[in-house]
Amino acid sequence: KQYNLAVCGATGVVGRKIIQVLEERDFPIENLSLFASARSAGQTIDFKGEAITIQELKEDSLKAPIDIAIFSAGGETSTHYAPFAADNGVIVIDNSSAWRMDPKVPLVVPEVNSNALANGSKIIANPNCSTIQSVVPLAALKPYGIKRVVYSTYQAVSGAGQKGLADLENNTTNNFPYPINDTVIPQIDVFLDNGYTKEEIKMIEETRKILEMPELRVTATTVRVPIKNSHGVSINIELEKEFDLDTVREDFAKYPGIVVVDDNANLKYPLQSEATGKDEVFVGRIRRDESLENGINIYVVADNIRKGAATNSVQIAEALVKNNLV
Ligand code: 11C
Repeated sequence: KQYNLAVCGATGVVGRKIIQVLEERDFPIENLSLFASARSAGQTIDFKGEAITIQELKEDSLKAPIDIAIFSAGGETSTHYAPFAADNGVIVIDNSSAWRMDPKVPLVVPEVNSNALANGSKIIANPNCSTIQSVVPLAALKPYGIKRVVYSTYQAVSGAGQKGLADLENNTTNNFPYPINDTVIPQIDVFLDNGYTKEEIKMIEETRKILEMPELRVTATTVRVPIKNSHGVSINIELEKEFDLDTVREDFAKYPGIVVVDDNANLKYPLQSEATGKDEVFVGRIRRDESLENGINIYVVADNIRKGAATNSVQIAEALVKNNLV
């Protein structure tokens, strides 16, 4: 069977990557419709050798025969347009943060919780990029009981879209509050009253929801670093049970979507420069936290535009097909 897909926000960094990933993974598409704001309407984007004309997204754009609409056009567009699509029976896979914490909306990383898709919700949320790459190795550790998690991130400028990339390239401050070229910036997104940034709170809340551990003790510090692409996350984890380090390394290696890169003797560990362009989550620097009884430290890298956004949302569409939910 073939499906009719729409991509809303087709001209953005993530939107363009979604179109590329749909082609690469040969998703069974009968027809692909591309939507964006009025500003981009009329431009074309190539898909499988065909130039597809971008249309302006309107309230009645998303309806039969479209089966699935993947949104990556920001929270306001998703908040406004996703309900129209859902009312018309179109399944929305949304990359923004607008719907993620709605209890009725599944928040899905397919390797971890594709079971959450079964509730029949027409709106499905794709998590934040730094959350996605972090919960995959945490899910591999769930059998040991996760007591507490400490995240520290090293996030690329492409997470902030074209404006973030332009600031790095041109030494400007249109997106970031300081020139990013010669420093790291310990602020991603806006500050909240409790002193955390919104990015940090996203990581905390989304981790609890995806792992179905609403009481999990988790904290985060998120930092922007002057590289174009791929995020790094250092994760400190306190486990309930004792563990053997070699067994844990095997657990990671066996888990779907994880590649272990952990060979100190040969200076092999996950690198952002090597993760870019790949769809897996790379896990390395696997070692005990000797300050805790059952503590472990890992360092996790993934392409934030692929696994952190485009690939994960296409994988959600693939999971819908596989489970006969579309
Ligand atoms: C960043 N993580 O790197 C952000 C971008 O909620 O989908 C993704 C924001 C989101 O700036």
